Order: sequence, then structure tokens, then C-alpha cells
Amino acid sequence: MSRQPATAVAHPNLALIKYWGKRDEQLVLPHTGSLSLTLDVFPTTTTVTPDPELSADAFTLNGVEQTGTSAARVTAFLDLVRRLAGSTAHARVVSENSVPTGAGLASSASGFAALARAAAAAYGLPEDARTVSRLARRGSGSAARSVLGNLVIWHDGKGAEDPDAASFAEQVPGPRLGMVIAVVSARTKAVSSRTAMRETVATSPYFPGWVESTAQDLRDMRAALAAGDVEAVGELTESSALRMHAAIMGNRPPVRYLAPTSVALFDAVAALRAEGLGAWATADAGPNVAVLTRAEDVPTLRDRLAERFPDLRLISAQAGPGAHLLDR
Ligand code: 2P0
Repeated sequence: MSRQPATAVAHPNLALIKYWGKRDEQLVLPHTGSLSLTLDVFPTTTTVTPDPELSADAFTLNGVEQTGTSAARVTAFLDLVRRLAGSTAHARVVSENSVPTGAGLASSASGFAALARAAAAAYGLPEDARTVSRLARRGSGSAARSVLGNLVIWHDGKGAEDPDAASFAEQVPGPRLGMVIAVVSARTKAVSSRTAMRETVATSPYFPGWVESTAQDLRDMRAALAAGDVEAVGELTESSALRMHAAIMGNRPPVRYLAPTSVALFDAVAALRAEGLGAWATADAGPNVAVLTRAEDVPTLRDRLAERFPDLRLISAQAGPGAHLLDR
């Protein structure tokens, strides 16, 4: 049964404890849980309009009709939605995404979180956060986390009778945190995170160590957040990022996402810490660096980074909301 058009907005998230590696490609079940901060910048707004008259799905991103891989991913996702909803109606999907696409700023997270939220409403699926986050997960793993706001854990679902049902995201309590993102490059990366992640699982000798240490880091991170221990949160954040990049550099063929300027940013952040500012660096599958700090320290951190890197675009971000419907 098809319903009304629905419009949803979602924001990107940046992982403090990273997700890197699937144990089930079909269901998008991760090898480890992960934990992130949903941001208040770069929203994606997506409208899904089911239309029984359409002979195929149509996907427009930032005003441009999409073909190829990105359209195929949206259609595969809508096929799942239709299966769950018992519908045969194709849909028009119109999306406005303000994230620089493909730059390691998690455009797929906000994209599939907004799509899942809007599609669930448009096709009459259950709309609770757990169900929507499981659905978003099937589009892109990190999208499961953007369904929720602020600090969010995505459970790996391991050991559960039904791992698919147990691998969802939910909010966790913690201190007020913010970030400053340094845009080292807004170009599309050479190797997609999906591909590099698969190759890490298959070829990196460091992957088993990554899985084992991440399970412990996640437990420690939850404890640090619950205790409001921002220093410990920051140290775990920086360490998880560097361990992930180490595992990725162990790929064959190797993949290195960090650029010389990225490494210089990690050094500058360490220097700021030595000067007494609570700041910790992280980086996703790209050269951009996000610097975690206490919410109230974001403006100071931005100023201090601007002094050292006058040519870089710096974006201040606070904790943002989960995916939600808009009245249109
Ligand atoms: C994360 N990243 O935890 C990690 C850290 C990038 C580096 O999740 O294949 O687009 O769609 O499940 O979620 C990026 O990978 O991968 C990612 P798929 P996704 O945020």
C-alpha cells in the first residue's frame, strides 16, 4: 500500500569509536559496535513520494537526476522498503544534501538516515527509532547512527538470537561535546569506504586486532561518557581513529586516507592539548580532520586552529538532532 509523500531531515555523524568492517554484507552487520556524535551541520533533506504510475524509481540529488551506482543503491534500498511494506509502488526521491559528497564527511549517513525516515512514513512502515535505525543500516552502516541525535551507540548484535533485530542504534548519555571540522579536501576520495572496508576485512593482518581492541574501547568509551570524563572520551576517540587508519594502511593493496595536512592537524591538536585546551583529533575515510572538544570550547578551538591553519575551511559543529519528519 502506498501512502502520502513524506519529507525527512537528517544530519551526519562522526564516530568517536569507529565502525570498520562488516561481518554480513547483505544485512550490513558490523564486526564491532561503534559510537558517534550526531552533528548540527550539513543536513540532508529528502522527500519520498510513492507513485504506482512510475515504472522505476527516480532519484534526484541536489537537482540532478541520478543514474549509476548512487541510483542503484537507492533502488536497492527501496526494494527492501517495498518488501517490508508489501508494496509494488516505485517512488520519486528528491534529496538536497549540503555535505560535500564523498569527502569523508559521512554524506551516506545523513543520506540514508533521511531516506529511511521518509520512506518508513511514506510506505507505512513502523516509525519507531529502533526500526528506522535498523532500516537505515541496510542503506549504509553509519546511517543507523544518524537516526538518533547527540551521542549514539550502534550495537553489533553479536550473540543475539536474531542479530538483524539486535543491531540498531540508540542514544547514550554523556557530556556536552562539539567539534571543529578542518576541511583538508572536499574532493571525492579515490577508494570508497565500502570498498576499503571490505579489503581491510579480507587482507589486513591487523583486522583481528582492530576487532578485539574496538570491543574493549567501546566498553571503556561508554564508561567514560557515563562518568562525564571528557579527557578519557577524547583519548579513546583519537586512539580509535588512529587504530582504524593503521588497520586500513595494512590493506593489500594499501590505502592511506590521511594527507600530510591531516597528520599536521593531529600534531597541532596534540600541541593545543599541551597548552591546556581539551581537544582530540579524529578522521574518517578521507583526509579531513574533526577535532572533538567540550561544547563550550568550540569557538576557542576554532580560533586556535585558524591561527595555525589560516588556509583551511573550519566548520564549527555542536551536537545535532536525530532524523525527523518535516511537515510539508
Ligand atoms: C564510521 N566510517 O564509523 C566509519 C569511520 C568511515 C570511517 O562508517 O558500507 O558509509 O555504507 O556501511 O557507513 C563509512 O562507511 O559504510 C563509515 P557502508 P559507511 O563512521
